[in-house]
Amino acid sequence: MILNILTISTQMNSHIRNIAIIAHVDHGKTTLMDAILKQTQIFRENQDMAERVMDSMDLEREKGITIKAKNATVQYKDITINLIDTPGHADFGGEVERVLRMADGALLLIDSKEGPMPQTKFVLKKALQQGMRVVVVVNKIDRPDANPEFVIDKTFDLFGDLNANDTQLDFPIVYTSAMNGTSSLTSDKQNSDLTDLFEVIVNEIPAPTSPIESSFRMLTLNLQFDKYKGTMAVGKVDAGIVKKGMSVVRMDREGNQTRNTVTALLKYSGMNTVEVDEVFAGDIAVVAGVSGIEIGDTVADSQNPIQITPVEIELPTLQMIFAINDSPFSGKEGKYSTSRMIRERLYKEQETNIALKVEDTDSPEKFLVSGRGELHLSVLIETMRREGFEFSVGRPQVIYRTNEGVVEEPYELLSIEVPEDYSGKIIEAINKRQGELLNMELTEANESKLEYKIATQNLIGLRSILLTLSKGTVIMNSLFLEYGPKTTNYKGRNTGSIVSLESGKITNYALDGASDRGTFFVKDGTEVYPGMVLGEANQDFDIEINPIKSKKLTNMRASGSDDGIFIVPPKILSLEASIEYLADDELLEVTPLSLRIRKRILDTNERKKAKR
Ligand SMILES: Nc1nc2c(ncn2[C@@H]2O[C@H](COP(=O)(O)OP(=O)(O)OP(=O)(O)O)[C@@H](O)[C@H]2O)c(=O)[nH]1
Ligand SMILES: [Mg+2]
Repeated sequence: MILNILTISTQMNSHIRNIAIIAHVDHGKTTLMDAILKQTQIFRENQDMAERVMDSMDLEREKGITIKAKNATVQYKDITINLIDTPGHADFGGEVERVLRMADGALLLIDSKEGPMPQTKFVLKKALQQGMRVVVVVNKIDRPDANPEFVIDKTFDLFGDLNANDTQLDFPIVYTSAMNGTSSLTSDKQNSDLTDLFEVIVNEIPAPTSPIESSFRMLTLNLQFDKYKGTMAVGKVDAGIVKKGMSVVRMDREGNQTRNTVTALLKYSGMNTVEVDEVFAGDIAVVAGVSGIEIGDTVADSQNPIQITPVEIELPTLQMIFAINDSPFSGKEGKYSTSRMIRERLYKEQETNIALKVEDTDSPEKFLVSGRGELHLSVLIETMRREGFEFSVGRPQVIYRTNEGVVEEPYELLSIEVPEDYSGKIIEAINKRQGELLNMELTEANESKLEYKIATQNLIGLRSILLTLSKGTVIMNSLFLEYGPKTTNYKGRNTGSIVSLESGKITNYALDGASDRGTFFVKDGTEVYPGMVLGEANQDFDIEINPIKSKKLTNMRASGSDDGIFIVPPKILSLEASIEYLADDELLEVTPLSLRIRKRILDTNERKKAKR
């Protein structure tokens, strides 16, 4: 009898493969998703398909990186392949940790030239810890500088370093060009499509073993929103069968139970969802009707509810204060600016962005937001300003922890790739920030590959410095490594700011007069207020100027125009650069239209008093 049930459950599951596509940033995950969707004809013939179609968020398209993990399902022969595209940037590692629980195997993409990079190690470690079968995909094999032997060598070492078990060490290898939609089992030639990859997936990645005969339960690993159906739980059905109309309970992380009815049930089909009547264990389901559902909650049969342990993910390392905007320009450009609106929005974010933590502070106008890194936080800031929010943020701070009575701070593994000509300058700059050199290599292409251990704190602002020093050629990646002794030698920005003393419109005349004092971030005509930061000073202290003065009219030509003045174009800071620039006594004013750096204390006398 038992045997029979087992046979049924393997049969029900045997046509399913649940796969996460994981890799370092830019190694081609989303492009491979395109190729897979194309070959399985999710798109009608001749229908135009956008590049990196899974990167559907505006910010993903603009930045060219994946921010959120997303599901898609394709059919290959009689096999249903549930795929999860994941982000490769270290700041979004929380997304990968979370969705790996939906997968039974992973495709580990590795760039055919770069080989394994820091985030390759991070995501592989997570996959191996779950005992997953990992297929190695050497992608971008079309690159003229591809070096597959080197890549495979390094990959073996990496599996070894991460204590992969014998089965995992014996990983299958597929060579692909996601861009061309081709694959093969050898590196010397490519077949005309991805059939080799599909065959390896079907044969090497195990079907799910989730028991169908048990009562239904599912861990919520993602949320999907629908105007009519509400917030829906996404997860792999861990046991049993979920049916439309079924009575279920929602169990939150603390085990509190609430009763609900499944009002609609969906599965992925291509990149969309379709309504179904039931979903069996091992398949990915989207469940509507569970009120208040959050990531980490279990949804289970109300007859026999069993809680599933939620995913533990690594803790945030960086935090920032989000506060109301109280500058003289407050409320002029944003739709939502009250502390209640900002608070609500931040707490809502925390429900889906699970590596993010939001806390109230002593002040009702300030909230402490903790994340995985600068990009994790800046993407939230950019998203909020596009939604019409107006607020201010302070300098990012690392999160300390106390370990057996000793205060520790986070360290990162920093990897650098730069043409050799610039490596001297780069090494000098990182030395100044107490980076500890772990490894140094010179490639055949005369590129220096450097690896450092560096305090997260000393990393803030380093990117823009290295980009300047290397004329934009440096490639740098960083990844949380470990907590270690608190550094005493914190090296932040060592320059002061040029601060406005007046309010009004900036004149070229004033900018010209102060041009030898530093670099300006603002241009002629910009509205300013006292205490607003106009640029970076040359010296290591703040200087104050009157930026609105114009030429006296006593001149013979009696002209108020700025004839003959040559103004160096201002250095307009991006959001990330603005955040990196901030000193402790400065804030960034964020509105849908503007980014303004300002002194916390706007009044010059008050500021001087506070300094004493
Ligand atoms: N030459 C070549 N370029 C590729 C290939 N696959 C992807 N690329 C390029 O690599 C870049 C990054 O590709 P994505 O698919 O966005 O990489 P990703 O791994 O999804 O990146 P993240 O999601 O941000 O981690 C794009 O410019 C692609 O066109 C390939 O097979 N060959
Ligand atoms: Mg991507």
